[in-house]
Amino acid sequence: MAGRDDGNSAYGHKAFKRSRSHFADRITADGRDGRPVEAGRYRLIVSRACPWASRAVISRRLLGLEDALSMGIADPIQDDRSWRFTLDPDGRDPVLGIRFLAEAYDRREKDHPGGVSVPAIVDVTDGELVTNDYQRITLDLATEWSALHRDGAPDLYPEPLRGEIDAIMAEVYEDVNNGVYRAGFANGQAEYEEACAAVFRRLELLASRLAWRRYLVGDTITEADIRLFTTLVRFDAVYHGHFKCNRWKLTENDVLWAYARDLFQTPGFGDTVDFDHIRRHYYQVHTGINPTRIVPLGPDLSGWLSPHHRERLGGRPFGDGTPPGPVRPGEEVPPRGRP
Ligand SMILES: N[C@@H](CCC(=O)N[C@@H](CS)C(=O)NCC(=O)O)C(=O)O
Repeated sequence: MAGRDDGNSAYGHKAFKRSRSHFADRITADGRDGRPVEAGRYRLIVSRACPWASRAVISRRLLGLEDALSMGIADPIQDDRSWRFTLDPDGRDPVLGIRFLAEAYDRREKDHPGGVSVPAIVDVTDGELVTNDYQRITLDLATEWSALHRDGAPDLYPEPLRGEIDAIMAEVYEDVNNGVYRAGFANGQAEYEEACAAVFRRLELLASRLAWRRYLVGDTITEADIRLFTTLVRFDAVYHGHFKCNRWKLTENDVLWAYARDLFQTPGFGDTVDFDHIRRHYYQVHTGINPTRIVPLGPDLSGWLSPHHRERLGGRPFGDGTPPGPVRPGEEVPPRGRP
């Protein structure tokens, strides 16, 4: 099985630059891009290893979209045809019937540029990829899919707070979500140092914001928290070692560690996280920075379930709503991926 030299189409010899998603059709309530929101029509394809895909996995759970939008989980290890359904019986996605996610991309556009990435939403009726626009997918799940949300679903992108949420998410994207990749895939010392310094500068600013408030914006969970969480939960497992973001560990920052644990222990967050997929994907796929493909045994994960005491800061995780129910049978994270 061939490892891939990169997890990202944009990794090359120049400074790391993330490519824009090539397929940006939106699935909307009014169907203005040709494909309207419809229960049962689409399939979300993810890797539990991938932070960008994990945003969508969490949103889908929080919003109760499991029945409306089915989910396929790719093997965390891509081969030279990229994401594959080797975790499924006969190596085929049971709904789409394909072995590689690339088949849905090809059906949409032969010789498409920009690689095959997750998250991806595929139209089950014709097997075509609709969108791989990870920045947009979760915002649309929160706003355009509202007719299909469960009773008690939280408002993850409340209208009056969108300006503040967008501003925070832009900083978190630049310095944290993508900052760790810029550090990890840097091709020179100066480029690495700049990215790594930005990661920790931003994390320290976020820690001072979160010292006195339970969530990033308002007093409930929003899209901004989901996006910070998906990087924090990977921090000690892969970004600290593999991406060399090692000024300190998450567990050494009292505020961010408690914030991350609080979210982890909130239904819809930690129950989607597979540390086994995370560790194996990063250390085995990015052979350019880990040529031996050895996967470290640590870190110890047991602390994720320890009390966080963040309730003292107030806040109402789901606002006027309620937490999601149990994970759908068949979508549970296997024991080896859990703390
Ligand atoms: N679609 C974006 C972001 C999503 C993304 O980077 N996903 C990663 C996994 S974490 C992926 O699928 N990489 C495979 C590739 O781009 O070839 C991109 O192309 O950079």
